[in-house]
Amino acid sequence: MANHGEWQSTSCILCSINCGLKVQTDDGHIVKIRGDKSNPRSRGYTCEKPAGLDHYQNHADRLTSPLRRRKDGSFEAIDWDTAIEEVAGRLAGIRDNYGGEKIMYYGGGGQGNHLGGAYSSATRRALGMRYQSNALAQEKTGEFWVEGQMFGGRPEPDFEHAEVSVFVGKNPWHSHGFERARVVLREIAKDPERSMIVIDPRRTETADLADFFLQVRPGTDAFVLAAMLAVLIQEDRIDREFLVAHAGDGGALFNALASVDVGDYSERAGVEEDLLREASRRIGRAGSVAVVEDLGIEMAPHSTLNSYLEKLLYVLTGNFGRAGTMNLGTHLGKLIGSSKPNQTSPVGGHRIITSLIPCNAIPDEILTEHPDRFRAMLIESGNPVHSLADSPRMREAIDALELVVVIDVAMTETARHADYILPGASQYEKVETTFFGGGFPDHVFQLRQRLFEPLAGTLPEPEIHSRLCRALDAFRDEDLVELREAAAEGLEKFGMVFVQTMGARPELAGIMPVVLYETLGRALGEGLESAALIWGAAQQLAASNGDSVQRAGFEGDGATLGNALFEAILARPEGVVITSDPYEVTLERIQTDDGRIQLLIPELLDELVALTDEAPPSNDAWPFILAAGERRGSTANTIYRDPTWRKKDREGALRISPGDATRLGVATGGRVRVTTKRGSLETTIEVTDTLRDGHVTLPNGMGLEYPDENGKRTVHGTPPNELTSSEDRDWVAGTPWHKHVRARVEAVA
Ligand SMILES: Nc1nc2c(c(=O)[nH]1)N[C@H]1C(S)=C(S)[C@@H](COP(=O)(O)OP(=O)(O)OC[C@H]3O[C@@H](n4cnc5c(=O)[nH]c(N)nc54)[C@H](O)[C@@H]3O)O[C@H]1N2
Ligand SMILES: Nc1nc2c(c(=O)[nH]1)N[C@H]1C(S)=C(S)[C@@H](COP(=O)(O)OP(=O)(O)OC[C@H]3O[C@@H](n4cnc5c(=O)[nH]c(N)nc54)[C@H](O)[C@@H]3O)O[C@H]1N2
Ligand code: SF4
Ligand SMILES: [Mo]
Repeated sequence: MANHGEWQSTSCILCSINCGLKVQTDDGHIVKIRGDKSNPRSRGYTCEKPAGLDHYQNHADRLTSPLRRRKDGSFEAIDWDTAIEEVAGRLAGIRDNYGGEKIMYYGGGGQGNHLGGAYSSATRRALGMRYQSNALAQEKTGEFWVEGQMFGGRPEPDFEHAEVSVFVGKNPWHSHGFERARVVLREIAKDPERSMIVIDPRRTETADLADFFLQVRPGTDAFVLAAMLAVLIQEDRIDREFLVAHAGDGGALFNALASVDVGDYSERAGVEEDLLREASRRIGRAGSVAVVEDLGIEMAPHSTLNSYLEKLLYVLTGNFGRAGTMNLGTHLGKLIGSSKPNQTSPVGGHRIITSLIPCNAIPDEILTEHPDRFRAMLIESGNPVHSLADSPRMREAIDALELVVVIDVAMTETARHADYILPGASQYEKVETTFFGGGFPDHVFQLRQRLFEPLAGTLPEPEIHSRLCRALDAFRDEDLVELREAAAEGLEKFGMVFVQTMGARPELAGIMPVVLYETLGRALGEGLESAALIWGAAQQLAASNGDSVQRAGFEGDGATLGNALFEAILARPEGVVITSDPYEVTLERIQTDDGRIQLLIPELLDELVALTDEAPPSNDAWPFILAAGERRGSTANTIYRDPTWRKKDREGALRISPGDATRLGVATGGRVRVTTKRGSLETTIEVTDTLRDGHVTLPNGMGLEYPDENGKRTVHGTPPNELTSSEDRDWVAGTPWHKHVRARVEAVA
């Protein structure tokens, strides 16, 4: 750790982009923050939100001691040895009584912390745990499922170079999702040769910059996307040459699209037919197109079908494997395991995608007499009571478990329901990594080093998992002697002994992260222990994508290349390019059975064909569609709990159209009551002409309890999931319809 007054490299942890930051610290506080020009990905860029980062590092609800629930529901502080012994003992008890697969794991990381989840795999293995979930299973699993079948990988958009950029249910001006979003959006907007297409029911900050803004009626994107594809097929604007060379059979899909009535579908979606046709033609004639979808279509009706149609927009037009299009990059370690085909949840038989049980199904897997129901949960870096659909039902489910263990930095809505709370060191008090979307053609990885020592009473999660594994007798020190001696001799020697040991000792291979932590990690030095797993990941990457690593400037091959990569990652905490690729490599990275893009997903094809018979929804009892959880300049999931970080919109107003406000007789600052079939809450409103009549929006991440200066605890703003229901979800992936909650809105006298 550097002295205060010195600029240190770190990163922002508020969204998946993890912009590089330079910060100065003083007396446990982050006092100065600026964008880091030496970060190869963000190149000095930040948005407005990291200015408040000290509100994450220091706040009134940080945990400073392990806590144990008393019979009366209050918590008592206990020491770490007691906590580890009791938590390991109680978890082992559940395993011995019911089987380890009855303990569910939830969470594992947030926007900028991933190592805890990676090390947790050792604890899970030691306990025989099998099932897991996290926030990705309430947004991205439908998309993952489609991408898995079509490409066997996850294509990334290259907006920086795209002639046409398409945003579907995505507002990058506020939510980002790609590097330097506002700079890139402004560049596109001012370049007459380039175009931007936005599909969104709200005229967002991004839509204001668009050339084609398709202001879709909420929840009808499947009609818009099907109609756009139909235009491409019917006017023969698809790239047949590309499809012949790289894609599989598309006959049934082309037939379905050929019969779509574009005029009818446009009308159902509330979009002008001519505009939709022009936008489709713009895609058809462009030299390069990049497309991204996000929550606007993932958390709405036809969620997984929407993801499929969105991908067909670029596939059918051959926008793949070139600059400005969609490309397949490399990965340093796996965030989540890959799916085994046909895996389902133990009680409800819900489809498990990329190892994750759908979040909306979790209560069904607990609130039942079924013998295979979950009996306990280990929750790490996640706040399911607040962030998953149907908070009342989620609370009921958590309370029905025999044991709940929470690992978090803060006293959260979920932690309040735990039997044990283990306090983690903050993301600035331990080594941590970026993991989401490294970038293409250059993949940047950042291992940031800690700015502070762990707050007294807290431990980094990898240390917690190592202690739990030890208490569970998953390893003994004598097992590690040889590896420790090798680690002292350097990476090369360590690598050889490590490979031998893992081959000979399957029980140690099962808890590999903790073995690395206790051996190589200890040799790396205090504060760097958790970096050991990145050595393993670097070795894997060098083995699987050696050419790409060499192109990024690293020398040697095999283990030597992996060691060179790892050393660079350690030496350059501002971030380093770990792989570099030519665009064409994308076409070789298609991982389907025959190496071709699969155009047909039969289950979704049936859903596509059935669209034409879909009855329009009736809205008598619930005249409004509530989008419950909009990204704004004043939201950052629940990473900032202290509401004073917000300069504006402190209570997170409900947005409503001028027409609706007039009908209700309310104005900006007025109060309304929002009622859904699940709940009813009062909130302040903001009247805005960016919304269509009948559509209202609430921000995400609000409604957290936080104490004022006198210790009085209040809930700030509206917790959106008091209003959502877990049964409203996609039939394939179980993703929630948070953007499509039927509601009533009434003025409050
Ligand atoms: N400022 C800020 N940035 C964030 C976050 C944050 O909390 N605050 N959170 C991060 C996280 S975890 C995520 S997943 C991303 C999410 O990023 P986004 O998905 O971009 O964020 P949202 O604002 O939730 O939803 C995107 C858009 O969907 C639109 N929408 C609503 N209903 C529909 C519909 O029926 N059809 C279509 N086409 N669009 C619709 C909304 O009007 C909105 O503009 O943001 C990340 N970035
Ligand atoms: N209605 C509605 N609900 C939504 C959404 C919506 O749009 N509408 N958006 C959804 C989306 S896309 C997402 S991604 C989720 C996000 O929901 P969550 O994943 O539950 O929330 P986060 O705010 O990302 O942070 C999770 C937890 O990590 C803790 N934490 C922070 N740093 C550390 C650390 O270093 N170690 C540990 N152990 N814990 C740490 C925080 O205190 C917090 O409790 O919310 C979802 N919920
Ligand atoms: S774009 Fe995301 S990572 Fe970058 S500064 Fe803003 S919130 Fe932080
Ligand atoms: Mo998210």
